[in-house]
Amino acid sequence: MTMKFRMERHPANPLLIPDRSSPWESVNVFNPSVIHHNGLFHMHYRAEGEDWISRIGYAVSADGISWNRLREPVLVPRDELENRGVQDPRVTEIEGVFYMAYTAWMCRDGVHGCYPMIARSTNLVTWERIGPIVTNALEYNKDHVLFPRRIKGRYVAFHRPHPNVCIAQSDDLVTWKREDMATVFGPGSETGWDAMKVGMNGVPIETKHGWLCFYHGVNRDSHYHTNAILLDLDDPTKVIRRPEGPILAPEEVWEIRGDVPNVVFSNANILVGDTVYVYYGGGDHVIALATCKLDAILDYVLNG
Ligand code: BMA
Repeated sequence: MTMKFRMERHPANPLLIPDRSSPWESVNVFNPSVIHHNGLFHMHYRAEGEDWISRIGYAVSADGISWNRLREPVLVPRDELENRGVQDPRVTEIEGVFYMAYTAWMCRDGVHGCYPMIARSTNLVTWERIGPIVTNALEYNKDHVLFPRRIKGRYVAFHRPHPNVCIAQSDDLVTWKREDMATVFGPGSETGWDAMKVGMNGVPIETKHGWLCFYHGVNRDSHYHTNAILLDLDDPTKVIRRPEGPILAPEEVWEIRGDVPNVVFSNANILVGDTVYVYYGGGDHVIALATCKLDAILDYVLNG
């Protein structure tokens, strides 16, 4: 695939692999969220063991490359509404408090559904549920993530009522009204890498040009890729520029094979110094890192 801009993979990839000695993360570790706080990298990641129920694990690192994991998960399914697992964490710090957006999967009488949930923490390890952005599990709304600050006094989140990326707004993170929701962008060209659906990746990065956001797209063969997009700072429903993409495609053997083949799926794009760190799941099986310089990705998003 010809790509106008390429994220650079780290030579130590994959950084995290399943831990055979740990029942809840013995099969797959993937789709990490990472934040950089007080000089440390903090990762929350989706993990599966032999029961195939997703739980959220936590790891910490001084350099973003070598990680120390907690022995026990930090978020596990709580009740019937989460009985099929908790997936795809995306942690945002807002005004000194951490919020985790995660997907809660349930199954009742053979019918599956999911909620875009939010939980809150002050220490990154103990989490208290706040509630979902959308309450109807049969809407399959997911890929939600909170912005790092309020806009015009309100909390803002991306979410994904299939197949489009949308915005929701709230005064208290509990009540999310339909009239405060709006579509931002949808799938790309019929035959392209993002033909079927799109969803947001990690927390948007505020720059003087706009919100620099990373998103994934799924093609007709169910392959997952990543691209970047620039949105208006005051009104993030306005797209400033969406280059064609992608900037990260499944290429390595552990991205092309894995548990689910041909997947690069990221919930983390953090700015540390002048570098953007994109952490992602390869093949729904391992965790990897790709980076780029902020200047270079902004030039691509504006002109590429
Ligand atoms: C999505 C989510 C992700 C997963 C991706 C590819 O629907 O389930 O957690 O990485 O599919 O399988």
